[in-house]
Amino acid sequence: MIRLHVFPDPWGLNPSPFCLKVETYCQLADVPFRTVRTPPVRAPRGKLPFLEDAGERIPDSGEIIAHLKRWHGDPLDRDLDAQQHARGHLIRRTCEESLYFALVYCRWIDPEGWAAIRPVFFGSVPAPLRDIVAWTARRGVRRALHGQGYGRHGAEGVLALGAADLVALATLLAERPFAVGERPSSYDASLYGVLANILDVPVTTALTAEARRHAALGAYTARMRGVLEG
Ligand SMILES: N[C@@H](CCC(=O)N[C@@H](CS)C(=O)NCC(=O)O)C(=O)O
Repeated sequence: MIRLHVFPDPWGLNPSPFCLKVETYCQLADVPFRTVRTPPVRAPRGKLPFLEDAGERIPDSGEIIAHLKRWHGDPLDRDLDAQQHARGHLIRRTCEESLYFALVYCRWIDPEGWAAIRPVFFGSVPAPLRDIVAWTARRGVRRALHGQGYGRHGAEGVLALGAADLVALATLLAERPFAVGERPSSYDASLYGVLANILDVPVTTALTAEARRHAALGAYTARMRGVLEG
């Protein structure tokens, strides 16, 4: 059985868009897997998710999906044409290289988002250590966002960057039910991984209010839930 190493799941939806992406991919592609809770420091590249399959440890959600396609078949994407792959690629990059960082900023740096997410991420840390662990982790995220660049834009600037991504995604999703066509593909795993974390989890952020302006986004995550639960 494939073992997928992910973050703990406080809500029935993994709070990490990349962990939720791979869980979603496996469900859509009918790949049986078992989740394992592992701290990121024990991951091959220090980030989650990573996968263990037949003794091999594979890091990175994109590499995991490439591995699963190679060894377990490609039922979701095998019939897509070049246009669909191009559209999917751009959607994926928007979600993973831009919207994801706006979400991280709204959860970790924005004071209201941090007040809401801190107990979820650090509530189980024993009291004497909780403050220092949370503070150290937040400092790491602040530095990472500064290095990536979005951390230099300020709260309003980041929200504007994320809101622009949401407008673009809503415009595309108004045209067709899933990322690139009439049925889910691997690109929907990326899209759902981040959109569900903005719209369908109990901890909302400034980005949630932006996403709620677009009916097409909520309709999409509901459609995906229908497929995943159906
Ligand atoms: N490119 C990676 C990104 C994974 C990633 O950023 N994971 C985050 C959680 S969403 C993580 O493990 N962060 C922990 C850390 O940086 O210490 C992928 O696609 O899997």
